Amino acid sequence: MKTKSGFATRAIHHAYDPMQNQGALTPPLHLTSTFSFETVESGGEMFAGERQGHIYSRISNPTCDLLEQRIASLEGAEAALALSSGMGAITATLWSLLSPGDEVIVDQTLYGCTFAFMRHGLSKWGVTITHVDMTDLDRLRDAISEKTRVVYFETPANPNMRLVDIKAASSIAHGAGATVVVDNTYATPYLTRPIELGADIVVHSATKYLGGHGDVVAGLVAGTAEQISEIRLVGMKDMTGAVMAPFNAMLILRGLKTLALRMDRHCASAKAVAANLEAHPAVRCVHFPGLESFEQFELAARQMDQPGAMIAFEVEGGMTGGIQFMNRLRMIQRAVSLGDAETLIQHPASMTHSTYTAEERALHGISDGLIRLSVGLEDVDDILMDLDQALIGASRHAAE
Ligand code: 4LM
Repeated sequence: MKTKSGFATRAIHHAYDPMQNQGALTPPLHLTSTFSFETVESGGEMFAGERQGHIYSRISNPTCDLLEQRIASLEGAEAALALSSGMGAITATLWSLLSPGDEVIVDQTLYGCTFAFMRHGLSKWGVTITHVDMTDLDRLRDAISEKTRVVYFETPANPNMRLVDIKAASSIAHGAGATVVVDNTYATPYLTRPIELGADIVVHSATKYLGGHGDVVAGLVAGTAEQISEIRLVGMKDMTGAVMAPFNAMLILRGLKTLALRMDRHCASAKAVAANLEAHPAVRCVHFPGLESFEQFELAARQMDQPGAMIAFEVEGGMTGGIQFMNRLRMIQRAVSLGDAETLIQHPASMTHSTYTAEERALHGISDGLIRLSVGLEDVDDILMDLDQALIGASRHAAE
């Protein structure tokens, strides 16, 4: 008999009992910055870590605590931590794990601000950043040494969709004593659970699919109880102060209730959109893990329960053709971010990845003509129609 509830059930019920909360079906929003101590002694014991309880909302808060328990359950982790943004989660985690003289090996392609944090933030404090193309695990094997403290990657990577084999990369990293940190924003725990595959820590921009409605900026980290306690007390409390507001935790809790449902719809529509784009004469190439033409199709099938809903593609005419096409879209919104109900489209080279120089983009596999599409929850026929009319319009313009 199954002992653990399913994913969708845990996303709705885990760690909350209405009967312990005056019957309130929806968990209460604890809008409080501080907490009263029964006695001076009990307060002192909490500060000393000898007694459980909330002290101040820069350390913990009951609404955030419920979200942390839920995400830990969904990621198959011991514990989790809620932070103010995805960047807050990433910086608090890495500041906690690293010291001057350490090395971090990072994948070739990263979200623009994560890349900027590595290049301009961490490296300023004496941490060596080594980029390795982790689609080729021999390169990781060759690069890793006893100085490597952390191996960090996104899978699928933002924006070019390249995957990293989490199981194999974690095994190589652990052989050298390094901690594996995976950004699971694109896949969400509904599609991939990196910790079950051997990774140590998962970070998220909860702004995206976990929130799901484009109304909140938030971040999450999941890992062992010991790691999370360190990130909470060092990276979050003392170094960054990047704490999640309880109201935002409530919005993410609401988003999680429909995560499974939304992801199924996102993924089904994205499959249809990717197939249509691939067959379109005005499209030069499509990068989507669910297409048989995708270089890592086999790895995607092994590692992801579904191929996700992010698509990268290039149209004929390169960057100029891409701009002509994007400006002709009527329903699809030109906007950064992803994972919202609305289908969003953006141009990484001039937007999310403009933190890379042109030379760095070329080196890191982000072409100037690349377009990124986050397939939303509208009727798929409307998404297809809008893409088609814009592609036809752009081709006509090019032919004139
Ligand atoms: C974007 N992304 O791509 P906050 N990790 C990944 C991300 O895509 C992002 C973050 C972390 C985009 C934002 C404008 C893989 C963000 C950072 O934005 O700090 O929650 O997450 O369009």
